[in-house]
Amino acid sequence: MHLATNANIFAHFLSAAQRAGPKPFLIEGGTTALSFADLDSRTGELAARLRALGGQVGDRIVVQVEKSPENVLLYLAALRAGMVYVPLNTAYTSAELAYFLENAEPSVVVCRPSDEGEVRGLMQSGVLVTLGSDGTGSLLDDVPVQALPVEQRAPSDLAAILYTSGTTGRSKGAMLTHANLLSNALTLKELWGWQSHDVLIHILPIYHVHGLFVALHGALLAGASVLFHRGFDPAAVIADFARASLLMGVPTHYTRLTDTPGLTPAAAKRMRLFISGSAPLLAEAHERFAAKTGQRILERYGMTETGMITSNPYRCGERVAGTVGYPLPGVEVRIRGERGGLVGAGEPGVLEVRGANVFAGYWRMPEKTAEEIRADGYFITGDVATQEVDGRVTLVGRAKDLIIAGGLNIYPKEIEEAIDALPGVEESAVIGVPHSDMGEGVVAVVVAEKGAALSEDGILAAISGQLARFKQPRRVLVVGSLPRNAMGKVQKAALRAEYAGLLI
Ligand code: MCA
Ligand code: AMP
Repeated sequence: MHLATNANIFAHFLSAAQRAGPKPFLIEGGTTALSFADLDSRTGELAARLRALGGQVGDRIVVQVEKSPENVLLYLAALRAGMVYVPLNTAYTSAELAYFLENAEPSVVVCRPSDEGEVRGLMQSGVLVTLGSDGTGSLLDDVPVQALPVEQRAPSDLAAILYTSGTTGRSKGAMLTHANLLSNALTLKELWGWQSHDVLIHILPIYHVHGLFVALHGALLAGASVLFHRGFDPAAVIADFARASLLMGVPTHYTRLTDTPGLTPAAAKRMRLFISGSAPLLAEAHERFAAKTGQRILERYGMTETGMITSNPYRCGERVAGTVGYPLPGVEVRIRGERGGLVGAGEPGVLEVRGANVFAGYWRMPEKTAEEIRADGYFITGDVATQEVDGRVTLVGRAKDLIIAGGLNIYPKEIEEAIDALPGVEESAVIGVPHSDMGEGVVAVVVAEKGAALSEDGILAAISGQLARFKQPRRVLVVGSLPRNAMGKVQKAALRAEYAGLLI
């Protein structure tokens, strides 16, 4: 095996694991669930199992399972086998899953044991196996004892496809190459000072960029241990501060921690770094956390299509609340104003990004790719930002109609389409309003057809099977008409102002 010449990111993880030796990789409670020493054999055997199931190099493997150490192993085994890993949020309904299965055309699908019958009915291709949260399931039956070698991959070969919704149409699969993932991981390892003696508290789901790549890749490349939390229990996290050094979370995690007894400078003394991202961390939340712990959260900014783009400084420089810091080394950003030209320092516009981190395009959607990646390689983020003369970036808005609740992206268009298709609905507008826990919460404002009687409960019940729970509106308001401007466009800003206090 020639790890050094293999662009497969897993080869780099394996080199680090070999250097790390017998220490724990994943720790659950007081027990080592997986050690670095076992990483080679365990992933090798599981990769051989995937191959035996029919998973060939370049094939997609779609995975919708609960967070578990075996789920981490499965991800690593898929990389090792040269497959393209396609993780799905466990909250997606079968209506949503049907689309992903059809679009990704996987040769292997892994689901929860309880979903087996339903998923089998949705599949048009591939083999189905199961993985339960307790590490049982047909995936782990008949695992060969002969390990599969690490598959040779080129930098431009795909490692993963992560689906992201959009302001129009169906979800798009962002194609991430081995080079995309590795470049971002190596940059962050250096920038955030990852060391083999670090201990990460892992509280994020492992089907999104934040928990799967940013958090796990850092630990894997550094040969650092991970305290593996399956859900988020703030008291358990604070208790783990005594044996950890790093935490990554979304703003909701930090506001919930701040509201939990026991968060003190003494409790957080051993922690060297708290990182927040995926959604705006309000300056007030940043300051409240600093007042309780004496430590300033490092906020960074990224996207599924690009991995991480900017970060506040770790060593030199100030972590400024309400800003997302500087472009990462090797990552270029520029800001384009409303009239199409690049803007000067301090002026707002849409942020564009270029670098080895930028994805290879949307899976089987060349037109969408061409709309969002310019000829000179810059990807159009849809985030409205300003940049200071020294390069510091502040996000000031979004050009895309997007709601972020608890770090999860929700596209109003998808919810409006589901509501508009219901009998008796004339039209709807879905907006995000401030939510005390999740940052933003979804509200649907609905107009009934003449003579139709609509109710909040009826609408919620009708869409519940179609949309994942986190996308479902927290409130549905039936109104006489929607506010429109002179051009006839619905004024969402007016609706957001009117209902600003609804979920606080
Ligand atoms: C749970 N619920 C939510 C969310 N999470 N609703 C809206 N948005 C959410 N994010 C629903 C539940 O179904 C439940 O519904 C109710 O809200 C309360 O759930 P609760 O038990 O309080 O929630 P939880 O299980 O504690 O989860 C909250 C959470 C979680 C820990 C903040 O959402 C989470 O882990 N978020 C992180 C997401 C993430 O990894 N994002 C990174 C994407 P009911 O009313 O039925 O009880 S990657 C990314 O964005 C880019 C690349 C980046 O920059 O990182
Ligand atoms: P996703 O494509 O689902 O990974 O979400 C990416 C989006 O999350 C970005 O385009 C931003 O709008 C948002 N985002 C990520 N990090 C931050 C942050 N630190 N502050 C504000 N928004 C963020």
